[in-house]
Formats: sequence, structure tokens, C-alpha cells
Amino acid sequence: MARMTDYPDIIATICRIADADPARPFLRNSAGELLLDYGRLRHETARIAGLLAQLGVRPGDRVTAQVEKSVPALLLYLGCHWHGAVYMPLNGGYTAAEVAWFIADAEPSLLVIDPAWLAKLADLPAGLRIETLDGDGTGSWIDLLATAGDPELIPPAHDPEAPAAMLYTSGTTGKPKGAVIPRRALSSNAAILVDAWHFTRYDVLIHALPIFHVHGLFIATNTLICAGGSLIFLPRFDAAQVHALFPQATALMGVPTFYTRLLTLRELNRKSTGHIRLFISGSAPLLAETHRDFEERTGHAILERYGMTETQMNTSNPYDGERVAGTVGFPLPGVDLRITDPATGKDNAHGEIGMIEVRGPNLFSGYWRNPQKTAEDMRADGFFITGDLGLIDEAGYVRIIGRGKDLIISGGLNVYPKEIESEIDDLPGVNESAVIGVPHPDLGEAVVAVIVPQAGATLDETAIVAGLKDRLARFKQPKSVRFVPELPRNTMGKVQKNALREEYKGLFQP
Ligand code: MCA
Ligand code: AMP
Repeated sequence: MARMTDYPDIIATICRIADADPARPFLRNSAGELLLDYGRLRHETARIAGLLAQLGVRPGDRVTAQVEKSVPALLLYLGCHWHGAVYMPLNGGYTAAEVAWFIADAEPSLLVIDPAWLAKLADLPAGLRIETLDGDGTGSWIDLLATAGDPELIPPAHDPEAPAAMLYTSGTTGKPKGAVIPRRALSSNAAILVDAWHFTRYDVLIHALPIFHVHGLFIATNTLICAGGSLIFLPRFDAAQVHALFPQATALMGVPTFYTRLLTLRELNRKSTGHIRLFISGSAPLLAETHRDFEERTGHAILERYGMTETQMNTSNPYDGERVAGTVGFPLPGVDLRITDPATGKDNAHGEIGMIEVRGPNLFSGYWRNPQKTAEDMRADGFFITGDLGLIDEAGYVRIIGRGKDLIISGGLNVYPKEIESEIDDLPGVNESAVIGVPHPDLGEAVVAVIVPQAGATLDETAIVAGLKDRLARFKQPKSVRFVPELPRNTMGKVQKNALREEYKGLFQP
């Protein structure tokens, strides 16, 4: 395994490039205008770090951000990284109740929030400093920054094990857990991916992912910084816009929905993608069919990789060598991966399905204030139990076969059925419910609720949708609601979700 200290810190890399080549482009908008070069990137990042110190935010303190994707939002992450504060991004789709819970749990010293979302929040902790940041780059945070003095352009030294970020992941049971990600996980993953995916300073990545998750925030951003390349920074994914930008770019990172939506464009072909050297997919399974269709139309074999919030990236199909559809490739350098018997934890022989476990510098350091959960998910020899089931085939490729955890991935976003079921069960007239994921042509999987009404109650889909509206983020809400007299159960009384998935698998098929 590579040593933890072998990887350059992201901030040190920004400073190194800014010293050598300050005018090198870092960020452009969709019109091709240069928004930041590396010199300016360093300056702006340092200025935010200076302001954080001025506001009394200490290294190790959490800074929560619930903001639209924007350049100031990206810089806030990097400013926290420079200063040593723990960046904690939240999905803008979360409801007020969800956000209140995250804030109470994380106890941040600063909340930077979109004013529209702030208006919905009640009962924020007294003493919490709140600044606003609008999607158009205005707000009290920007006003404050304008008053900050000249920044110190030499960054402080940080322990690679110091926490850099905290991202919440839900669970099959109980409340969400904050995965604490150390600096070392970010820098090691970025350095390893630059090599694995052959990124150089000449690369231009189309950045259309949200920046509240590992994929868009760390994998896309840190890897390009580490290579000294640049980003075309888009507020969201729009297939036609992304396609129109291909001649100006060399790479795209996305979730499978990006590729299924690109495939709906008649103008997608070899010529239109001729300038791109690499298409990467992850966060959810890429259908082998999508991989094949995309290759047929464009000549590009999408490179699929596999990661998690707790582990950053674990495996990748090869850059050179065959990118095999339906697999996530080989463990990345420095990452140990094994398949174990989920019941005993013993190593499985090659070819058998079991629990995927990983170890390496890419791992998180534990769940926030939850040593018990951390201990449950970590083996004594340092392997993390991913909750994903898979096997290693004869050629050494890792195949993800299913999930040991009850999880739906819709358009690359995780939805934990237990959470949705609890909300549905609280609605008037509901006896019980089961929430499942079924195949969906656009989102990969769609959330479906199967509900047993209470005796005598008359329920309809509209009532359920209305009841959930303010209680769950939009992406977690069922795309279809079905009513049944009872749920299928096995002899132990456990709901047979497989039977439900089988029954409703055609719901969204054309
Ligand atoms: C939006 N909606 C969704 C989703 N996104 N519903 C279910 N699943 C979704 N993913 C809702 C919207 O609120 C809207 O509701 C309706 O569905 C249609 O929205 P649409 O305009 O089609 O959506 P969109 O804005 O185009 O977004 C779809 C998207 C987006 C492009 C797939 O969700 C996206 O960028 N996903 C990527 C997520 C990601 O970065 N995942 C990485 C996490 P209404 O009509 O009612 O308003 S995993 C990770 O980081 C690990 C480490 C890894 O391996 O990478
Ligand atoms: P998150 O908790 O948001 O980090 O999501 C991580 C989960 O996404 C993993 O545990 C996998 O279940 C899933 N995932 C990520 N990449 C892939 C992939 N290429 N194929 C299948 N599942 C994936």
C-alpha cells in the first residue's frame, strides 16, 4: 500500500501551479469565458480561508453549505480546505426538517445558505452564524468577502489525517450518519485517478454534476486540480448543452442518467464526440446495454468506476485495456479489495458472490460521533464493509451483483427505503408500506411505494403524494404509488421485496 504521505495536498497543488503558471485556466462557463485562472483560484481560496479565521471558525469546525451550484460555492469548499475547516455540503432538495436535523447533529460554526432555503428553516441553534449565498453569486457571504483584507498566500500545513469534509449518508436503519473524510483520502484519490485516467494539464472536463456529493465535489474537481487541467462549470446537467460543448472539452464525468439522456440526442455520433478522449460513469450501475449503445454510436467505450462516500473511488475499468460492460474494473492502485462471505466475514474464493470489502488511503476516518457504527462497518484489519455484493471474475474484473443494503439509486442519488416507509406509515389511513426500486429508463431505478391501507380507509396516490410533499426531498418521493390488500411475506414474516420488485418491474418500461 502506498504511504499516506505520498500524495500532494490539493491546496499545495493549487499553490504550486499558481506559482509556476498563474494564468493557466481553471474554470470556464458554458460561453467559454474564463472565470478563474490558477493564480486567481489561489487568491480567492486564500481570501475565504482568511475570512473564516476572522469569523472565528477554527480548523476542525464544521462549515455547512446548502447552496446552489455556483463558483462561490465551489470556492467555499476550497477555502475551508485551505483553512482546515470541515466542509459539509447538503443537497438543496432536502426538506426543512432534514436540514434542521443535520445542523443539530453536526453543530457547525457557520452555515452558508441560499436565502430561499433559509426562509423555510425554523429553530436554528442560537449562536449559529448564518450567511446567505444566492445561486447568482450574491448574498451576505459575498458582501463579507468583499470586506476581507489581503489574504495570506502561503497555506498552513495540515496533518493529512485531519478531517476535510463531512458528508451525510443515510442508513438502512436509524438516522443518517456523517462520514468524516480526511485530507489524505481526497489527495490520495485525486493523485491515483490522475494516473489511472491519464489526466494532464491539457484536459478540459465538463462539470455538470452537483457539488453536494463526492462525485462532483471531489472526484471531478480535485482530480482536475491535481492534473492542473480545467473545468467547464455548468449549473446542472442538460444533455443538449453538454453535447454542444463536446468540441471544447476532452472529458466528461457523469452518472448513468447522463449517458441515457445523451443517447436520446439524434446528433450524438462519432464526429460530435471526436474531441472527447474519455467518458467516465459511476455512482450507479451503468447498464451493459447503455455501454454498448454508446460505443456503437460514438466509438467510445464508457469507462465505469465504483466508489462510495466513505471510500472515494475503489475500482476502475482500465484506461488502456478492455473496458468491460457490466463491470467496474480493477481495484485502483493502493486499494485492497476482497470478497467475503457476508455471514462469516471469511475470504471467498474467486468467482463467488460475496460482500465487497476495501482498504486503502481512500477510506474515511469514521462516522461522526458514532464509534459504534464505525466499528460495525470496519474489520479489525482495516477493511471497510461496503454493503455492496459482488464477485471478481476470471479476468480479475470486479462485478457488482447487488446490494446487501436496502438502497435505491435514482439518477445517481441514494434513497433509503426505510426512511420513506416511516414517513408513509405516519400518514393517515396507512396500515403499512414497502418501498422498492424498479427499473426506470431515465433514472436507472425509480422509487415505488406499495401501500396497505387501514381497514375501511380510502386512499389514493394524490393523497399520498400530497402527504409526503414537505416531509421528503423531491428525489426521494415515489414516482408511483400502488395499493395492495397485504404485502408478500416469507415464513419469518419478513416482507419479500424481491417479489414486489418482480411484480412491478415493468411499471416504467415503454
Ligand atoms: C431530480 N429529480 C429526481 C432526481 N433528480 N428524481 C429522482 N431521482 C433523481 N436523481 C426530480 C426533480 O426534483 C424533478 O421533480 C423531477 O425529478 C424531474 O427532474 P429532472 O429535471 O429530470 O432532473 P434533473 O434536474 O435533470 O436531474 C436529474 C439528474 C440529477 C441529472 C440525474 O439528479 C443529477 O445530476 N444526479 C447526479 C447525482 C450525483 O451526483 N450522484 C453522485 C452521488 P419535479 O418535477 O417535481 O420538480 S454518489 C457518489 O458521490 C459516490 C461516491 C460515487 O460513486 O460517485
Ligand atoms: P454513496 O453512498 O452516495 O457514496 O453511494 C455509493 C453507492 O453507490 C455504492 O455503495 C454502490 O452501491 C453505488 N455505486 C457507485 N458506483 C457504482 C457503479 N459503478 N456500479 C454500481 N453501483 C455503484
